[in-house]
Amino acid sequence: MFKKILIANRGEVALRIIRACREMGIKSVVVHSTADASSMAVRLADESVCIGPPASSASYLNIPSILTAATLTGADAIHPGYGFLSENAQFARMVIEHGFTFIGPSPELIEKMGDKVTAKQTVAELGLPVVPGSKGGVENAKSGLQDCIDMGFPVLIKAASGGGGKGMQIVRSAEDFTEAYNTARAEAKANFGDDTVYIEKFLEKPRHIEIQVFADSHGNAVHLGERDCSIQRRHQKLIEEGPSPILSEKLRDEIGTLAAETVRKLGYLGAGTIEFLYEDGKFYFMEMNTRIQVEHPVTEMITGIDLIAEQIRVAAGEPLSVKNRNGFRFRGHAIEIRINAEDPETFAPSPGTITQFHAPGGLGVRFDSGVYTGYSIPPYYDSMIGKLIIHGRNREECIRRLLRAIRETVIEGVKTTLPLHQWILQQPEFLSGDYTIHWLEQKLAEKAKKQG
Ligand code: MV4
Repeated sequence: MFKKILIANRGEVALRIIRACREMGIKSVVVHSTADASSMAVRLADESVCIGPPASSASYLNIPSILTAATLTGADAIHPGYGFLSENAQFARMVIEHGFTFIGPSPELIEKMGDKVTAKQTVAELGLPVVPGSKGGVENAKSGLQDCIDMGFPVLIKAASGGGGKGMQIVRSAEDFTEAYNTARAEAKANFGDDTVYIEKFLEKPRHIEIQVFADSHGNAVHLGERDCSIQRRHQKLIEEGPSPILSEKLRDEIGTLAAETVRKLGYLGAGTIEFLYEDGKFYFMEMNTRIQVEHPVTEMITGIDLIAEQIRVAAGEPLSVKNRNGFRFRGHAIEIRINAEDPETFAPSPGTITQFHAPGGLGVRFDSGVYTGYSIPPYYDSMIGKLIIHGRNREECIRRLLRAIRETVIEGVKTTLPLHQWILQQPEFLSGDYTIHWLEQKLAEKAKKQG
């Protein structure tokens, strides 16, 4: 087993990894920017190394500095967390070339899944259902239009190097195709340096449901159930829950088994998430994320499995502690809310100093955050300052407990999204569990209109 792990990240996920390391008897090193010198991660890690000024490009994305810190502190392995370098194949390659273990899948698979056209082709061949669409990248406007006519409008044009919704174009009729196609290519080129686009049938009212998968180097692959992430705004998830309120046990088993089989055939290693759109009882592959995700605690709460510890174990060559579906049971319901330092009405970032802080507690309440009274939220990074994750015996108990926990949370000095969460959790559509990925944006637009 590793003796020392370097954490190439910040905030709540750096803390999360430190906690797993300490429980496993592994020393932790965090790297940090000058803006994070007084973070909880720096205080709680066994060692810390300042690697640069505040800008991410000069610190958390600075590969030479991170590798130097790993060398100087004698780390065995590097955990990238989420965001930053977590899905950068070149970084994973350099970590390995410098003699460290990268806690994640192989650089080849990171690369393969980063190219959305290759990813879709690969998983389709391995048996996952995909959205009908163009065969690979579109060659030219003429063949693209023919693809659309074959599959029928509306269609969605997506960037091969994209993800997260950037540079997508909805096209509802043949007349609008060529202009949208040119716009999509120009945006793809500008954003990702690659103008390859592909076309899919546009699903009008899907939900976003993702399957947590895990694989080790001994041929074991499991799925740990799903997370429903349909409550989002502008591709930013706000609430995630498991199990999905609309999925039957039979469907979960079917798609979960397919997902686990897929990663086993891929020769995948570690934690992964296969994202699907779900509409009218059918799943369609969207993307595969090759990192641990923000919302992984939802799965931890309903399975009792420490996903970070499993990542570390399988990266060190050990077998998964749960080799198959007989190794654990799904228990109850979990919901996570992301607490952002943002204006709950305008979503504008609200950095500043937290003047008063109190975390909620009690049965089934987990608060993952690095904030404390007197902590200053730096303006340089994303606005998520913590996550509140609740477990209950069923969805109703979970929602009541979540509302109770929000009421006892104190975060003063900055604006947060807590009031927005309180509002969402009381909407009849949320309570019924019946909504699409567009529900929140539509509901917020209606609310703004009413308030004039
Ligand atoms: C889609 C779709 C409808 N039909 N693909 C958005 C992010 C990117 N990863 C894929 N996305 C979508 N792909 C087809 N064929 C709708 C979306 C989409 C979406 C997906 C998940 C969560 C939120 C979303 C918000 C808008 C659009």
